[in-house]
Amino acid sequence: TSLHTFLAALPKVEHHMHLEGSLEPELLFKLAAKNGITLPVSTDPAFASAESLRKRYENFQNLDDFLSYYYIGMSVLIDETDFEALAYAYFTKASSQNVRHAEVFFDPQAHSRRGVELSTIIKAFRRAQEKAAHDFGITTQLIMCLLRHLPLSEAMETFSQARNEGYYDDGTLAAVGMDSSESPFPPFMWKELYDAAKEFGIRRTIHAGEEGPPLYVAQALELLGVERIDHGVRALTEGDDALVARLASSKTLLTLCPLSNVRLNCINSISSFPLRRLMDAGIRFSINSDDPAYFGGYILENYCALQDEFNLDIGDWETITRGAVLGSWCSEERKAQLL
Ligand code: ES4
Ligand code: ZN
Repeated sequence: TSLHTFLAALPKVEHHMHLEGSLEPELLFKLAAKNGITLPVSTDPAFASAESLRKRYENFQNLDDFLSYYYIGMSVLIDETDFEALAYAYFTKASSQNVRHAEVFFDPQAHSRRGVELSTIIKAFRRAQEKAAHDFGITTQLIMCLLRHLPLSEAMETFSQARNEGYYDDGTLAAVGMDSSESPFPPFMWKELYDAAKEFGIRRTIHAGEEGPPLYVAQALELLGVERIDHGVRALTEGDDALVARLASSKTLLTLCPLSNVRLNCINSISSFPLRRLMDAGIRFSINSDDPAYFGGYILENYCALQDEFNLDIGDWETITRGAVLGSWCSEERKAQLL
């Protein structure tokens, strides 16, 4: 049996998805028309239609090739209603796949550069969160991600702004993370930010070991003191036993994204995803969609792709989903409900 029905019904938690990465081509074109945004169709024919754009998404060369589409795509998000529609569409889809709790990223710097205020984004996401909690019972938390291709000073400014506007104190933001290009921007560059976040007493995560080497994962843990690693897949595919053992003994959650890894050529195919090694090493991890509109599936498609390749049993999935709940940043009461 395929277990797909079991996997669809299984209560799930998601920890690694970028709200801007859930912008489906159809909504992208609709918002571009509404907001009068010109897409670069004259230089890139993929922008001719939602269909051709979706087709182009099947052929990303690497992380930066994807990111160029990701940043153009999100340029259609302008006002509060746009951001609310984006987030509510994701919460609706995730709920339909039985995601009960989601911790989601967004990239405020990618919007403030275009003149969109942090407060606009926050108000929109809060409305979508409240509406989704009411409509579906899903609990959600926001993780502000800072962009590694911009200077440290700008990351510090955005972090200070979020702190000064009270979004951490009032619980709107649950954590800080970093994303965007990886290889040229090793973790050590961001020590001042992570020291400030630790001092302020908030949760910390970072994208590491996606395209970057296992060394970046070790550096993120040891130098930045992060509590979670987003991706970290290369710690398993190329890392040494000491790093693997450290991840297991510290119960660090790896938020893994198998379909993303394949689409961005971080691994050759799902068969290269280090699922057995993760399970044998006793590493705590979750399976996630990353940028579902770009990578060909939401969380359930990621679960099913692993199931089809690795033929797990129900006990394996219970181990995985239990670890995912234990690695969540919701309240202990909510965790108890999710277990
Ligand atoms: C991302 Cl897959 C991935 N990696 C790094 N940064 C990102 N931002 C959105 N998706
Ligand atoms: Zn990501």
